[in-house]
Amino acid sequence: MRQAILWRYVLDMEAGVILRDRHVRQREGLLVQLIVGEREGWGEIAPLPGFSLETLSEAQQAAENWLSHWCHSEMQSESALPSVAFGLSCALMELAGTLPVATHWRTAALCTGDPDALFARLQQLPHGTAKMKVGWYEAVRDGMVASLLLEALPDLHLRLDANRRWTPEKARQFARHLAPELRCRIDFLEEPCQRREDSRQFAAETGIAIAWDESARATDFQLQAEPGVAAIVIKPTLTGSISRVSQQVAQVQALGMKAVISSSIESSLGLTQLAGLAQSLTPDVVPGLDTLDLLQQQLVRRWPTSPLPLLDTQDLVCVWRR
Ligand code: OSB
Ligand code: MG
Repeated sequence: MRQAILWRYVLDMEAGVILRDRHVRQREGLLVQLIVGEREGWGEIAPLPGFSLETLSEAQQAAENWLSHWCHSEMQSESALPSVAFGLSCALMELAGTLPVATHWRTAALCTGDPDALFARLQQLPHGTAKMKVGWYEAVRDGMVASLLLEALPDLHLRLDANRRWTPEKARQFARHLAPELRCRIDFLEEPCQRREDSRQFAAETGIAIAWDESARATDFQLQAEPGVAAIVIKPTLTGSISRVSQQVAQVQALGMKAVISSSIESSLGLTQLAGLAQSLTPDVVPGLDTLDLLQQQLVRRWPTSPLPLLDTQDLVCVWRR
């Protein structure tokens, strides 16, 4: 007999987390639990407000609908909602014992632009890749902070993410404060400008490699090898099922670019699954999964190196069960 349960969670965010110019105080989502005899499979369905096109209630409805068919062993296609397709595919693969399980917990350390707090942390990095958001302060300051870090820590590699906050002029100001010999240790800068053409121009002018994140999910985006574009960021919650994610990763790799599996601020349950996926699909690329500390609790499964308290199913609301 097939059983399915949907759990609803609400986790507190750390103070001051801003997404798409909005303060976010809580992260809400669903966990799906599939049970067949002694076997279980879990997945997380958590549309990210401001990024996902579907709302949580649309996702819940689609998940309930999909799961009622699944309980009756009816054939059906993947949900059209990316967060739903992703969470269900994780649960199904876990149930089948085919979801890759992580054995290491490497991730690009996510840094805020506070240089003092940063140094101590970056000096401890075993693999030396950190990610820093830029575009929140003056572009000149961003350039100076990045320079300072790269000069002080000769093994450090940086990923930067401007989330399209720079005008072409701001992007140039940033580059002006970054010595040319340091630029090769910026592995890539995600989405410098609002317009893709300006971002390409920035890469061509400065020699700083860029990456597509938001752009790669736009309907008019064509995946192709481009000069100056080093990587494509793939966020499975915003992309869809694991098979769709695997396909995209393979396409990106075939074009000679890095595919970077990255977080959409899932709970520890989703993040540990993403770590396994990344280890299996992109073994040579450090994934962007360092978002657990934006939340105040872990959920059901621990990220092994995290001291955050753990919520279990008794802390959750069961919203649907068959
Ligand atoms: O802009 O890449 C982003 C998380 C949620 C929404 C958007 C973004 C992110 C991250 C994830 O930055 C962390 C990472 O990519 O390293
Ligand atoms: Mg990004």
